Order: sequence, then structure tokens, then C-alpha cells
Amino acid sequence: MSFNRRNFLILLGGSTGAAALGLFPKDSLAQATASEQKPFAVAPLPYAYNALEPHIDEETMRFHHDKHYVSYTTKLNEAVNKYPQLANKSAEEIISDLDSLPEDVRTTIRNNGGGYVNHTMFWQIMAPNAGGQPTGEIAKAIASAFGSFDKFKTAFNDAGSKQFGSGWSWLVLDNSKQLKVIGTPNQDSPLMMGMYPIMGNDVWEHAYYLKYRNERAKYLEAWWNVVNWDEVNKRYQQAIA
Ligand code: MN3
Repeated sequence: MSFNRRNFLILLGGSTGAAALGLFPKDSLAQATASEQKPFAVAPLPYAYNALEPHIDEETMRFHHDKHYVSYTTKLNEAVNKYPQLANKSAEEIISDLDSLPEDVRTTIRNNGGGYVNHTMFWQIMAPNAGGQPTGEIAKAIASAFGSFDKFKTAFNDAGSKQFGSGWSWLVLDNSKQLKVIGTPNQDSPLMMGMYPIMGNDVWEHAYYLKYRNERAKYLEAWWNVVNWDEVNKRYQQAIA
């Protein structure tokens, strides 16, 4: 007779007991704790940790999502929970107006709110069996703004490789509704500059070092194989609407 996890839980009388007994792998514990966060929840990965192999390895995805992202979320929530008036806003709204934030949490929210919003997008704009050429409206918009998809790719990779230290490369819709490629340091979001992030690539070492070591350019090139153009297209449609 074999028990699945659910039966096993019922047998033990609930997950708290099972968790306390150390019967789960550490990951599922981290996920369980993370999902209870308020006001901002940790978004689960919409695919398995190993789904982006061979381009992005399983271990990187586990650390990136379960450690780095969870930590941004926790610190953002700690800061926001000090000021109940912030808890009714979306994370995007909060980081779009840093100047209005209480000074004692402004830097914390800039870093961790940026980290939260950037990564919540990042998991969605990647997918297994994705990549290739863009399709739909975003394909036309990229071709008209940059001349061709390849020219856009070069500009986007350049923004990533020229970013000194940690940061992001972005395709944004700027405040005059033009597509543009920019880089930002740390966890700064284009939202902090009045621009809308259509897609972004994380060029922090934590995003690639386990597999690509110091070779950021190789990671930037491989990343195109996991771009979820359906999601990017959706974000573009929302931005121009
Ligand atoms: Mn990251």
C-alpha cells in the first residue's frame, strides 16, 4: 500500500505537524511560508524549476525564485506593513511614486519593491518551449521602432552587457509611448521613471552565475530561447491601451 502526500498529511493531521516533523523537502516549506505573505504574495513559478533547461538551469531557478525573490517580497511586506495606507495600493503603484513614500522606508521599497515587481514580471515573460521570433503586435512594433528584430536584440543585449554590476535590461514604452531599450541599475524599475516595462532581463549574477559563471554575454544570448512572446505581447497591448 502506498500513500501519496495528501493521504500522508491527513494521516498526520495537517501540514503544520508534517512540516514541523521535517517530512517535506525544504523547498515546499519555503513555498508554503511564502504564499502566506501579505499584502504582496509570492507568485509561484508558472512552470517547473527545471522547465527552462538547458538555457536556465534548475538550481539557478530554485535559488532565484525561492531565496532572492522571496527575500524581496518579505522585505517589501515588512516595509509596507509599517504604513497601513500603503497596503491598499498595488506594488506597481507604490514603486511608481517613490517620492511620496515615508523616508524611513523609501530605499527599502525602492530596492525590494523593485525586486518584487521586476521578478513577478520576469517569471511570466519566460516559458519552456518558447523563444524564437516575436509574433503579433509586438513583432510589428519592434520592427518599426528598431528596424528589425535582430537590431532590437543587439540593443537589448548591449544594455545588459554594459550594465556595470547588477541591474536589468529593458524594452519599455516611454512617456511618449515610444518603444525604447534602456538599462537600470540594482532593482530600479522603469516604472520609477514614468516608463512601462514591456519585458526585462535580469543581469544580476544570481540570475546566471551557477551555469554561465562570469560569461554574462552567453547568458544574454541563451535567454532569448525562453522568452514568452505571448506574455510580452499581452504586456505591450496593456501598455498601449
Ligand atoms: Mn534576480
